[in-house]
Amino acid sequence: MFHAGLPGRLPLLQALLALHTMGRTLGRASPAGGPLEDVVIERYHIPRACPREVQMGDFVRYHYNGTFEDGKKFDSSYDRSSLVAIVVGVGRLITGMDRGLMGMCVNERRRLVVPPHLGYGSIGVAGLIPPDATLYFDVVLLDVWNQADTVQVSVLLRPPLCLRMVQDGDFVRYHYNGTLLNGAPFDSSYSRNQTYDTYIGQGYIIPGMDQGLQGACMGERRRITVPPHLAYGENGTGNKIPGSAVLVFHVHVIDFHNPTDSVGIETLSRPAEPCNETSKLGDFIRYHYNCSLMDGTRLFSSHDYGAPQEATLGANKVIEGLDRGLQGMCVGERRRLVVPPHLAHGESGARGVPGSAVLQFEVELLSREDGLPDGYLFVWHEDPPASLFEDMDLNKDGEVPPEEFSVFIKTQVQEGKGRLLPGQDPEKTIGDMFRNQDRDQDGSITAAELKLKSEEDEERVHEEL
Ligand SMILES: [Ca+2]
Ligand SMILES: [Ca+2]
Repeated sequence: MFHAGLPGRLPLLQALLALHTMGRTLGRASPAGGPLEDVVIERYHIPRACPREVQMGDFVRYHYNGTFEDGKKFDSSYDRSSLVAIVVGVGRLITGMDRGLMGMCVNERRRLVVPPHLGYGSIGVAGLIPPDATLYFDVVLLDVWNQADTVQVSVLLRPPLCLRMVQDGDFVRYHYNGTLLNGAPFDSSYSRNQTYDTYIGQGYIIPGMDQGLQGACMGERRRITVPPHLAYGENGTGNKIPGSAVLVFHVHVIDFHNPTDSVGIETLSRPAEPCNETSKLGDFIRYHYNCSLMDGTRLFSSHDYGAPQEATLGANKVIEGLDRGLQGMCVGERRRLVVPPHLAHGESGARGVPGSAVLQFEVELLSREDGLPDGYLFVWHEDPPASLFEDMDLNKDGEVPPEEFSVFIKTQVQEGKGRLLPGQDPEKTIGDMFRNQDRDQDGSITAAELKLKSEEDEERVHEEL
């Protein structure tokens, strides 16, 4: 707590303390036309917004100029470049000032005329204030709070969709502008061009912010007003936050997450026709997506490439959040996915993605087909023909060159007897299949060379056994 008698800090206040009692004992009544009976208050600037007025017992910070009737200055907080910080209305100031500050708003400016009996009385202050002096003060109030004050939160903008709210243990990324109660800025995350990132409720930030961020939604804008006992206390910090200062934070919560968070899924639209089969692990799918940060900053889009994205679900080709969020979809369905960083690009981020960023995707499933078992290029829907080599060897010369092989496989696909690995050029797949079968690499397959992959696998298992 601030002490008015701090040596050298506020010399006049020291005197005020010593003398205020004396002031009280002086007569108050004054005949008409005599000295002023009470303080005269002229509120010459009243701010439009005044959420709070000074009350007895409040802690205030203010600047003032003190002059005599002839305009001669006897004291000024500006000259000391240290404003007054003190509890008001409890006799620590001259009575005239205690009364003159009552009801004042932050940023309000007042002129006070203090009669001698509410100032320094008939004795004055040696060398500073003559006896029976009427004092004129010009005061601007900068701050007001009370030990009983708590964190004040005003929600300025709450987004329509709020999957969940900030709670203890969350890692929150937010932007803020910090000002003192009179509007003087002390810090801004915007000036550093990056969010402030921290865990909530763990004591990493001032208690007032730990409290003030609770319950916020992603995208929410809040004003959080923090009294000094929940901020930087009577000492303040740095050269921008004075001691005993109330802090006002205008906060924009960009995103937050918790290691236990999964993918948030919201269905935006479904096709009118119900679908029998939905996307599942192993499926080969085509989809469109738009990806952005939670504040709407656009990152990536499949539309940038002029073609839908293709992926086999569960094949580790896309971030885990997409692998999960794209499952269970009907073709034609659109979803909004909210993906926490541990299912996206993690703490270190990626190109264009800040570390620990939550991502949102709008996805639309365009097609799905069953994938093939791992390692397979082609599968038969039913049992393969018994006379497989003979069927392939179209001209019956005992050899199957690439041309015959290609025609045969394409015919099987056309007739619905089997299918190729999805998501790859069929010519490439058939070429790969041919090279697998042409074991001596002489450019044609013989009956001895041809073997079904299932038989191969079986043989391998037997060998291993
Ligand atoms: Ca042949
Ligand atoms: Ca061969």
